[in-house]
Amino acid sequence: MIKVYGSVFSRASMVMCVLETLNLEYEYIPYLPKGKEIKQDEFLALNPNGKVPALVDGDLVLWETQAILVYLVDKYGDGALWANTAEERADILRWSLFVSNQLELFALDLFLQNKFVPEELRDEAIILRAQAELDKHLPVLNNHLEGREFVSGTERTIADIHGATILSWAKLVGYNFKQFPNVDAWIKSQIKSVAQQKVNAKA
Ligand SMILES: N[C@@H](CCC(=O)N[C@@H](CS)C(=O)NCC(=O)O)C(=O)O
Repeated sequence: MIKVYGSVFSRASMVMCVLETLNLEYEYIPYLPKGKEIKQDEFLALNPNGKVPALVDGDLVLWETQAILVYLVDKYGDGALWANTAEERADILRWSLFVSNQLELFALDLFLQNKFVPEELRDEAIILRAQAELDKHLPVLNNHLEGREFVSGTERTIADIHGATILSWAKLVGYNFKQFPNVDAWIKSQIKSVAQQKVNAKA
C-alpha cells in the first residue's frame, strides 16, 4: 500500500488530498515538521533532506511535493486532476511552478512569523517583504482567475490543490486577500472540496 509520511499540518496534506480525490488507499504516517522522527536515520533513508512529505509506493521512494503529485496523477489518475495533452500538462505545471517560485516562500514566511513567533520577537522586515512580494505577484494570478473556477483548464487539477493550499497559509494569518477577490474565491472553493475535508478529518 502507498505510504505517506507527513502530517495533515504539513505539505503532506496536498499529497493526501490527491490520494483522496483519486480514491486511493494509503497509509498515513503523521510525522510532524517539527517532530524528531524526520531527523532520524529511518526517515533520512527515505528523504535525506529530513523533510516531509515523502511517499513510498512499492519500490519507489519519492520526496518533493510537486514530484509526488505529478507521479500520483500520472500513474493512477486516468486523467483526473491532470491532463491529456502536453500543452495542458505544461499549463498545469506553469501555474504550480509560478506559485512555488514566486509565492510559496512568502506565504510561508507570513504564516510562520504570525503563527509561531511570539509577537515581540516577530521580524517586521520579513513580514513586510513577504507582503510586498505577494502584493507584487498576486495580480497575475488574480487576473488569470477572472471568470475561471480552476487555475488551469475547466476541471480541478493538481495546480488547484497545490496553489490554493500554499496561499491558504497566508490567508490563515490574515493576509489581505480582499484586494485579490478571484484568488480569494479560488482558495475558499478549493479548501472546501470533499477530498480536502477528508484530509482535514485526519487531523
Ligand atoms: N520543497 C519541499 C519542502 C519540504 C518542507 O520544507 N517540508 C516541511 C514541512 S511542510 C518540513 O518538513 N520542515 C521540517 C524542516 O525543515 O526541518 C517540498 O515541497 O516537499
